[in-house]
Amino acid sequence: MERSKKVIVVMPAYNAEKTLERTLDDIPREWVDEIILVDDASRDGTVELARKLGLRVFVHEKNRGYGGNQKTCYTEALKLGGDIMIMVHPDHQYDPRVIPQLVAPLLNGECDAMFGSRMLGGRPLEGGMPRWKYLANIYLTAFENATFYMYLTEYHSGLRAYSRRYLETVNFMVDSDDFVFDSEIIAQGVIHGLRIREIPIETRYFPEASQVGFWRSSVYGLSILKTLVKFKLHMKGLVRYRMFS
Ligand SMILES: Nc1nc2c(ncn2[C@@H]2O[C@H](COP(=O)(O)OP(=O)(O)OP(=O)(O)O)[C@@H](O)[C@H]2O)c(=O)[nH]1
Ligand SMILES: [Mg+2]
Repeated sequence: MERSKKVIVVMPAYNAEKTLERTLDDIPREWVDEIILVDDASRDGTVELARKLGLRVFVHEKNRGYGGNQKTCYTEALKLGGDIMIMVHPDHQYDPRVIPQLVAPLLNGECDAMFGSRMLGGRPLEGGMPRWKYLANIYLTAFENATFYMYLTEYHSGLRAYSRRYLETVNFMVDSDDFVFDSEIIAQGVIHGLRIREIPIETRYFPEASQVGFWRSSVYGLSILKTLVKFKLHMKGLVRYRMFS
């Protein structure tokens, strides 16, 4: 397909040395103009390897967390003139071979963000998703759908593509530096009437791909619920949050 838009893959990395190369091998390069990696003060050789592999690398001196990492990813990608930004976790959990399907609707201007969903017609347990993560995912998703009056099959995917319009419309810099960033940026998109669509994807679960255990996931779940409460209060005009203004 002839492309006039610049597609940039952004990789929020944290200790990704073991899985980075495998992830890169699966990226369909003809669909991508540039790949940038932001290292969140990894303690392994992620930065050296990424440079050796020819990626454009940005380094956080201190660990800022997953949301903080994405803030740098999108800021730098927008500076580089990206029209479509695809987040690919460098832990080889989400399969980037679906990039063509993810990007096409954005190139055609059919929507403002495209998410890969593990729940859309899938059997995530077969990919190794723990049962408790599966259940937490569907219950939280139900709350999110009920709050946003928008239907997605999941809100917690790590494979996402955003248009420049999306990232310039929402003020993602005021979002959390932690995992709940991924939910806040959706809530902001809902408030601004941005259109999100999904395609089915499969994921793999193995130790390097899944560092978030039960405790951190529970905190994450609670911060999602907190975001939903803030969203409602804001929509009802009871409290004004900078995140949503
Ligand atoms: N844990 C962690 N991850 C970070 C940080 N900065 C960036 N990341 C990225 O966040 C991604 C998500 O964390 P994971 O440990 O993979 O989460 P997960 O257990 O796979 O979550 P599920 O996909 O729901 O199973 C990682 O792949 C990293 O690329 C950080 O400071 N801490
Ligand atoms: Mg992972």
